[in-house]
Amino acid sequence: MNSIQYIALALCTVSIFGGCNAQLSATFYDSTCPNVSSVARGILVQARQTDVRIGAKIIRLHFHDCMVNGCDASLLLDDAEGIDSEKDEPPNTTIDGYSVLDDIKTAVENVCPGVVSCADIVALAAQISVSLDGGPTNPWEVQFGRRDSTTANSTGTIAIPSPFDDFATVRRKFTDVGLDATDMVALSGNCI
Ligand SMILES: *[C@@H]1O[C@H](CO)[C@@H](O)[C@H](O)[C@H]1NC(C)=O
Ligand SMILES: *[C@@H]1O[C@H](CO)[C@@H](O)[C@H](O)[C@H]1NC(C)=O
Ligand SMILES: CC(=O)N[C@H]1CO[C@H](CO)[C@@H](O)[C@@H]1O
Repeated sequence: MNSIQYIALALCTVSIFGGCNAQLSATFYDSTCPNVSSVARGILVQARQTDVRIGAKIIRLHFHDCMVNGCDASLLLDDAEGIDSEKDEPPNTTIDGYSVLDDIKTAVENVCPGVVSCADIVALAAQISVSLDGGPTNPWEVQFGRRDSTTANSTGTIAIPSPFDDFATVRRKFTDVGLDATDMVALSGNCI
């Protein structure tokens, strides 16, 4: 990834994060993976039969990924050479839903190998989860074309709101990423 892409990635968050759409597009996979949404939806519907909370878990995972260097799937990276995983940090030790995302990725790879990024899968799964949990059928249009991060930022998890933060701090952490009070209430109800 070159530095321009990296900067674009850091600036571009998903639609719930106010969204920069310089390079992202709702039609990004229309010709290369037209069935990505239906494949992801099928896996989530199935997962929900054994875990009714899976939607909330995925929305929270997406939120915690996006708060640190943008929605780049960095939260999915395990500890490795040069990678200090975000997963082990306090706000993230209670994150769940990784295996369902793995299942979606596998199913998507089966229909269009090497096309859809993990970051886009997380963003899509969060949007579908809102609808499966009783929200609007198409709560927002997912913008696609995110590139996956090759590094994690474990100390950056300090940007995630904590239940121990005072109100002003929580408010600032949301405004830092372009989210307003309504976003804060919606995401806090589901996510913190
Ligand atoms: C996409 O879905 C349509 C309708 O469900 C199906 O006919 C088609 O074969 C699928 N395409 C791929 C590439 O899986
Ligand atoms: C890590 O995340 C923090 C908090 O969001 C940010 O200030 C910092 O610039 C990030 N570090 C890198 C190397 O991206
Ligand atoms: C919200 C929260 O618990 N943040 C913690 C995330 O991890 C960093 C690094 O370990 C801590 O400094 C934060 O307090």
